[in-house]
Amino acid sequence: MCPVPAPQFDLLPTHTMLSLEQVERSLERAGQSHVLQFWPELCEEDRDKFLQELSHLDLEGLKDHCEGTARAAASPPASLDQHIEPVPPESIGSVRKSDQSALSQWENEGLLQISKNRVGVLLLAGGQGTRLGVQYPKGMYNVGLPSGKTLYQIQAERIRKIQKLSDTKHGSKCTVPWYIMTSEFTLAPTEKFFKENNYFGLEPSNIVMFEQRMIPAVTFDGKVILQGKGKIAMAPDGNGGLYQALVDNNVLEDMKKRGLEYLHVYCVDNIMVKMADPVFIGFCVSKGADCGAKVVEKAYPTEPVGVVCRVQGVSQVVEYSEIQPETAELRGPGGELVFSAGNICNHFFTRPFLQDVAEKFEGQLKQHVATKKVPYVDTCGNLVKPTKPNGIKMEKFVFDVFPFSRNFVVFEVVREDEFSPLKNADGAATDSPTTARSSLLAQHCRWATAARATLLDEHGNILPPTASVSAGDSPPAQCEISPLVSYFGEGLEELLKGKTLPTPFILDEKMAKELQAQ
Ligand code: UD2
Repeated sequence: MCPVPAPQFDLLPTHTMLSLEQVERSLERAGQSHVLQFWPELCEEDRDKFLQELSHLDLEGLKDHCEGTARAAASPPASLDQHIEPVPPESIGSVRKSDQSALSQWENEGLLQISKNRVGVLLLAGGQGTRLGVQYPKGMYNVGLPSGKTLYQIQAERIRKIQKLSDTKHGSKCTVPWYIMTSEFTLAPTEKFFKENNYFGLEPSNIVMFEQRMIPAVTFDGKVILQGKGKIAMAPDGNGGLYQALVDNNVLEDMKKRGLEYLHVYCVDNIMVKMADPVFIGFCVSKGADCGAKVVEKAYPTEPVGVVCRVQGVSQVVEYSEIQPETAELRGPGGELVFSAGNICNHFFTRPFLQDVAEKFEGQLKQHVATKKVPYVDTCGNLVKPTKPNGIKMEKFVFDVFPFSRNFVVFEVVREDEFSPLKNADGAATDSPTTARSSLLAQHCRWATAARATLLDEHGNILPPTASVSAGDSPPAQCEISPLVSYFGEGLEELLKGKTLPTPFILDEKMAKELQAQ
């Protein structure tokens, strides 16, 4: 994937309906007549659907889109590597390097803002989850925790808990609205899943789902790919499609109506994500930032995370797919990676900044080329699943707005506490259901141990506190703490101090009440 200036591709309002002749003429002008090659074979219903889909495309912009996309893939721009510099350590806020009083101050500020209904969260959930290989949205994935909770449920419960913590501290009755950006692939199943699960105890009117745009995938010689005889292969326009989607769906107006000033944007797959993290929000607000990014120290040079860095003094992210291996491997005198500020797709934005992006900068966002294996129908009408990349998808990246910020801040958090993404299917060495599950359980063991509980293994043997400290190679004890009981380890001592807990152990609200009564 690499940044290129490519034409913007637009979708038209759904009510525009063209005739077959109009579509034929436009496709011919765009050099894409093959799109209708199977028209004679389609039944009436499929013809209607296809015509509707084609009417919805910006057929006038299609020629530019296809040619621009093929050009962009053929001639990637010069890499940025020669111009990038690390962000100076002194300008990175850090959990590890800050004293307790600074951390508490930021947390208090964050909780105050939340209690005043000024903070919302926005989940980027329009991706297709190809690497994980499931046919449903990633948020519906159950990583095999003792409770069987899915990523969506964990996130919903963290929102409920942070609302409660803010209310308890400030005597408020606050709401943290949850915006969820989906795509054509994920909207319907996500809506259904939330409904079936009674919105995980959240008020449905405070969950706002909306769709990002889709754009046609194109072959290397600039032809639209047909994924069926009457269906174009479309792909979401990348997580940077967020900014257009905010406008398309009046999300900024909704935020304004609710009085929101700050938005915490995050990606779906990090099981440790601290939704509306008060420390991060408080840090950004205290620094007067309009835009901020959470980072962790990169674990190894090829780790698939972007790096936050600077180009001529301006902060930006260079994505893992776009950095040269030699640059990623550069080390400083102490052996540390030079480009070590690993982006974890946790961003802070003020509403005015988002408004500015929507009004002034969206059109300037870079387009990145992603080459993918796109299933297609060949000229004989057979469905082919390619074994090597045959198509190009253009994507925008959510972090490409950082250079437009007037006061951008970086906040480094502790990996073990905040980052364990689910990217790959089990069997992979990293970022799998097993590693995600282990990271969360290890954290909960650490919390229980810090609250002075003694954990027993399944044979009744005492687990030494050190054994539960890190995920390591062997699975940690099955100790799971519901986000409804503790958001980030707080409030556990009064429940667990001096208790001996056989594992598997699930500390949910019911168990918490029982322990409190003891
Ligand atoms: C993302 C970051 C990378 C690093 C890594 C950490 C981007 C572009 N890259 O890489 O720098 O932080 O995460 O885990 O942010 N999504 C949409 N619409 C789309 C495509 C993706 O909503 O069209 C969502 C997707 O559902 C997910 C998030 O964006 O929640 C990240 O997408 P990804 O998993 O493709 O990103 P990845 O792991 O390549």
